[in-house]
Amino acid sequence: MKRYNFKEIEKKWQIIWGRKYKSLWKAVDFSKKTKKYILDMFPYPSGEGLHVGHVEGYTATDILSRFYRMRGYNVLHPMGWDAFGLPAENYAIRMKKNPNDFVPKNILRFKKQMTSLGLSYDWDREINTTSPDYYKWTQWIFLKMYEKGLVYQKEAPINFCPSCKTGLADEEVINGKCERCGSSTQIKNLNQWHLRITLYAERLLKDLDQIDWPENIKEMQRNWIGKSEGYELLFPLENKSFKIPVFTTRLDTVYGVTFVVLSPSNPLSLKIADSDYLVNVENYIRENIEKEKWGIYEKEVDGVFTGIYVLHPLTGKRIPVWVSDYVLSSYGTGAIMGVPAHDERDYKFAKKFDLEILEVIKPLDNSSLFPFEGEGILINSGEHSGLESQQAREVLSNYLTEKGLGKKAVYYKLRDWIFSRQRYWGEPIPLIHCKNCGIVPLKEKDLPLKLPYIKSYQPSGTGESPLKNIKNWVKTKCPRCQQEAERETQTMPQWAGSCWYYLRFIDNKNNKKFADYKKLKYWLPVDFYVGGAEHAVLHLLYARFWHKFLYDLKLVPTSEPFYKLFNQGIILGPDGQKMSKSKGNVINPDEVIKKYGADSLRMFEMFLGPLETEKPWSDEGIRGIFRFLTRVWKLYQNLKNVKKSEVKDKELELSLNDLIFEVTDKIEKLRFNLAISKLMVFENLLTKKIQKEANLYHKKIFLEFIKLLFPFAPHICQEIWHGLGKKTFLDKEKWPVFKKIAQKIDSYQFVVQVNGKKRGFIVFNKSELSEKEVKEKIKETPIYSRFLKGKKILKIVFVKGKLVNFVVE
Ligand code: ANZ
Ligand code: ZN
Repeated sequence: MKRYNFKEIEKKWQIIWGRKYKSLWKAVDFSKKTKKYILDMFPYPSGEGLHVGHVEGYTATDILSRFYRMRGYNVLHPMGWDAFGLPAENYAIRMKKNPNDFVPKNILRFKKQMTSLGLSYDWDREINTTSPDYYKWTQWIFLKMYEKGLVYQKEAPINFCPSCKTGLADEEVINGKCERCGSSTQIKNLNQWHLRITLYAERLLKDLDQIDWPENIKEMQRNWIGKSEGYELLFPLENKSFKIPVFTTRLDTVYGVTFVVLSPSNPLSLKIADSDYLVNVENYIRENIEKEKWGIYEKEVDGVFTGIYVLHPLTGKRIPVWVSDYVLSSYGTGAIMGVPAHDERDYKFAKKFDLEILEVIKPLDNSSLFPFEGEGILINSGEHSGLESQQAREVLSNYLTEKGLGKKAVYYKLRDWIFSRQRYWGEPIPLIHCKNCGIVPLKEKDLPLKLPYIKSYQPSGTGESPLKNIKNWVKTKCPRCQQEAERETQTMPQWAGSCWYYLRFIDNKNNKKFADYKKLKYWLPVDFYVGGAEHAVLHLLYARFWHKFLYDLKLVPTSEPFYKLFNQGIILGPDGQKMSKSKGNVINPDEVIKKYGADSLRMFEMFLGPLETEKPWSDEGIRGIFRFLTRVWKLYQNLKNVKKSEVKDKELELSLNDLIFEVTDKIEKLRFNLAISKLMVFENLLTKKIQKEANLYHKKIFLEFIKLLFPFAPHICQEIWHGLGKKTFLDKEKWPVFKKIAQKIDSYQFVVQVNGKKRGFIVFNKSELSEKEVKEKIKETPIYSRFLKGKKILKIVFVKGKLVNFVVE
């Protein structure tokens, strides 16, 4: 008997597929078949190669792709490289190399690894975000945004390391220290390009309801966008005509206001401060303005008094105005009304500076929490006392608006996207600074604006891009006035290329447009998008934003890019910890393939647990899968030379029919682990059946089983298919069809349950059974060994002709 030589088998089919992929896995534009666009999050081709997390997602989409091809769909399943980015930049600087030289090598390695996993990509559609004929269109879309007023320049802070003399990305700053050298980092303000994603905030929020995404990801996007509906209330300055606007979501607490606080970078702080207090205020602002960063509030409260009072809009009471960094400049109006009895931060502030605390909301239950932040009944609120919070907000809002003291307001937490980086390894921003004309965009015909090639480069030393040092690239002519001018030297962030790559797969060779509209119309939206949940807010929000922009220009036909999103869970190390080099628990897929083969690795990762959950690697688990495939191989060896003519077996026929139903259903739902369990149970049954004697009927059934196993373990299945005399490629075979079998009078299929859970079934030629018969019969099935052996059967419940339920302890 020939042993399961996975090395030889996998190699052999990978070579054949490599030659045939054009006919097997080609996505055909405008085919009459129904399309399915099945997309992976394309990888950053790091120097480390593929990791087991990539394998997980890529196997899942490969199963879907092979499955849908067999079901007769026209499948688009492409792959490419998201190759700009920080790690390559840093490696390049360290090694004095140019990423243009080493990134292609990484890509080749990735591609080789993907081939060794048997992934069925349409390689004719490969893209690379760092190739000029790709980033030409990234730049083109950017220019369209510029044209439509979505791009603007504004000072924004960057992290700067004074000893490395380089700007740092947020992820390179650990607890305020430079990741490379440990020095404390500084914040520098630079003029940076911004994209007005905030213009799309409402649509980005609302359209989440149209798409089939995991609820937790939608929720993360909702929180990130952070829509807040409240009221903008005006506090008039004492003795002046000027008013301070504050934003509140709790207008019902307005009678409890005992102070007003401005953020340090709110220009009003300096403008209104009393001259006796001005020096204090200035000092405080100088100390804090640098520290202020969006969303982070950790240290103890502090602040300064401005010496100024405002008047309460309802009671006319004098209220002191303070400045404190717990109020963010970038949210709302950059000013708040302090209600210390009902807001934790306001409470701390009042305690520290000994400000009045006035209770105005009474809890409905007798909660004794203080400050009480919930809703309740208004007290100490003049004519509005007695109202309930929600109703009070409505009443007060109308009342104050009528008096001209404020208006309803909506604010979003979402900020405009800082779209420039001080890096070499990114898409050059196609804008020119001209002394006469200001900012001038490049002409479309001058795209792509290529990154200049130089052997090696260093940071500029000033926090600006290394491109700044490449004088003959920086120097150019203004497209408008032809005078000498300078190129923008900052580059796009690493998210830029992935904002639209799924569009380029649809038409990757087009040199007239980023993609042909008719083709986009045929293929969009993406039907399945599989990738890691770490992209919940950045990539997945940015891509939706660009897509909506292109939709508004009528350049794409759908308002959303990804119809169905699925997040794979992280695979942890065997110790249950996150894999990391320092912990030494990293599993290298290449080594697993060497030891057990790609089919085992693929199936194992799918069998580990539900796709979306976190799960630890298990060496025992992969050996289990390897043994399963070895048993399948043995079945093949046993059936290869069978001559005995067909003897029908009702039980096998029904089991197979059931298997077809289950595997189809589970693949459609991306429940791959459950599909694999079913395949295992069936293999067990078939092995038992041929123990006495195999016949041609068994072979026929086995071939159907092989089709169902194929998407999971394509190499071994194609080899067996071939070995059993079939000349075709399984990719071109039809997926088995589930039949609704009308039960003949002489056979009854009983569903077998154990403690109420469906575990398989048995077939009898009558509808009423005795306990003894059932107990005997069940011993012949795999259900027994898996679920009943060694257990005490307490009771057997029958439903005539339909069901047997074993109740066990
Ligand atoms: C008075 C008040 C009383 C508030 C109370 C809360 C509770 P969300 O829901 O996150 O939008 N706020 C407004 N602008 C701010 C800023 N720039 N920096 C820090 N805090 C700010 O939160 C809205 C609430 O956050 C507003 O409602 C305001 O405090 C505060 F019992 O106003 B509230
Ligand atoms: Zn000019």
